Amino acid sequence: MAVSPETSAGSEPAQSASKDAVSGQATFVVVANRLPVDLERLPDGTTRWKRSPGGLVTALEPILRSNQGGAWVGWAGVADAELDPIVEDGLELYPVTLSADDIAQYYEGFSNATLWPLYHDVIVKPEYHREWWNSYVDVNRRFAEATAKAAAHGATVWIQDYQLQLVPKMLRMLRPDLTIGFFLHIPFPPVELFMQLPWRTEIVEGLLGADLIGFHLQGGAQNFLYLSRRLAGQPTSRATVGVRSKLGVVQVGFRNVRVGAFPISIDSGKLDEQSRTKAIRDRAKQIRKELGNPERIMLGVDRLDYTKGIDVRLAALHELLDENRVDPKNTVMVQLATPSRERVESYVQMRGDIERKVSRINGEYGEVGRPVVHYIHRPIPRDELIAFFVAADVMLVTPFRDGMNLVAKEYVACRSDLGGALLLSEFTGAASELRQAFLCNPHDLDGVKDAMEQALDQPREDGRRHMRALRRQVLAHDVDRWARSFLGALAQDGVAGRALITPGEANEKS
Ligand code: GDG
Repeated sequence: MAVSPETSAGSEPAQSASKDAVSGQATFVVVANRLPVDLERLPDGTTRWKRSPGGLVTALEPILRSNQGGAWVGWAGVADAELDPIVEDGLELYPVTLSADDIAQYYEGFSNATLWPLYHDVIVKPEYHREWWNSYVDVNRRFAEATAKAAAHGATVWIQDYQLQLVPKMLRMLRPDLTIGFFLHIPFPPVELFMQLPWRTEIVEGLLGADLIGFHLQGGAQNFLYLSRRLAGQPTSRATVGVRSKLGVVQVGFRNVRVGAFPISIDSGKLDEQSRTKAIRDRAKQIRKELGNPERIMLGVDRLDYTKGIDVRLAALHELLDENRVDPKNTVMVQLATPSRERVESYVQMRGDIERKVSRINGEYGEVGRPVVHYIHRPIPRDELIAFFVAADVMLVTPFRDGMNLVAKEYVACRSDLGGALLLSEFTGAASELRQAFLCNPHDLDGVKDAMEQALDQPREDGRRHMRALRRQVLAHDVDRWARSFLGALAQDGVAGRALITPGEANEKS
């Protein structure tokens, strides 16, 4: 039974698509685990669509709209909702149905308890279950089928992220006429780790169905190229393709698959503008006041995820307090932790661990009405987040491993006053661009403590110089440039006429 989306206050109207709009007319299709809107079930049993404008939507929206035949294939965020395609604000949305079992096995299981930890340096032990894998194959097939229905002849399709690594090959088998791009938002692991995966060959072959495979960093691209040669090229393996790889290109039969680094970014111009408004400035001052006008505010903003190293920054602060290197009377830390993957066991355990660490610091060093660590475990509105960035003297970004880390770039974009300091883990993608940050190795607690102390105590003029250099990088390399450079490279792969943007356009900004 199809749920008919209804509109209520606060949500954007969504219309059912006319027959014409959904008969495979889209010339550009984005495929991602989630749609850019979520379906919400209200207590009275009705449903409504709510926009969830993440970075990807912001990046791709102008391109989707300017090409007129834009479509998005993804899951609406609730179980068992059989939804017809809809047109939302001129964009065709093709919902893929996931059952409660699919969510448990494909999403929470294989995506988030197998692939996520494996691709993030096995910080937590990945679990390998055949039934999770079967569900991943099944759901990827459904995404491929939905995309095949949405795409017009010769269309360009851009598949996103680790949940959908089999879709490129499945889609190519269904629709060889399409130009297919794939982008991985998380790190691609070194061969020694990837080889643990019982279905390693299938994943590599799945990705090789694309014309262009993008990673944040050269390191990920190199890891993938090496694996392609090793796995998909072994005559005795389960491989069905012969592969010869050289830097940046894998030959799969008569096809060339290109592999490269396309570091993602943010809408830095917009954020810069928003952060300069009076409303945000006033709110930043008020936040400072609400925190008791401390001399120094440190800030962490993360999904509550074990990759983010929230525990490391708490441990560093605790020891600096123990050693009298930080004074609890004039320094506070704010940790904004968005709830994430709350039904995955490792996340449940980590949350307990972090909350114990927070209360221990506050128990030992806080006063009534004046905790040292302010911890919020719920999502906060975007404007409020920007005001926190403006208020913070030191931004703490300490992941053990992170594909890019957009928070680091967002902080920099918000500091037109050239104030503030960025403590940044070397194990983030962002570290390869933001060299003027206080870089640290999150596995070296003494090193993190030293870098935290230096960031807190940095002389004002040094800080301004560092921030100016960081801002130059972030403002020049925005998310629009990222999307255009990927699509420009993809268009060079495809036959003339399929191109979304010309190579000239792609190079325009570089
Ligand atoms: C994956 C990769 C890669 C966070 N809390 C709130 C909130 N946020 C926003 C941040 C930022 C985004 O969420 C998080 O992006 P990150 O890049 O930091 O991290 P992941 O979610 O792990 O993203 C990562 C990224 O994909 C893109 O390719 O950089 O490496 O892991 O934009 O500001 N936003 C609001 N309230 C919150 O409480 N409004």
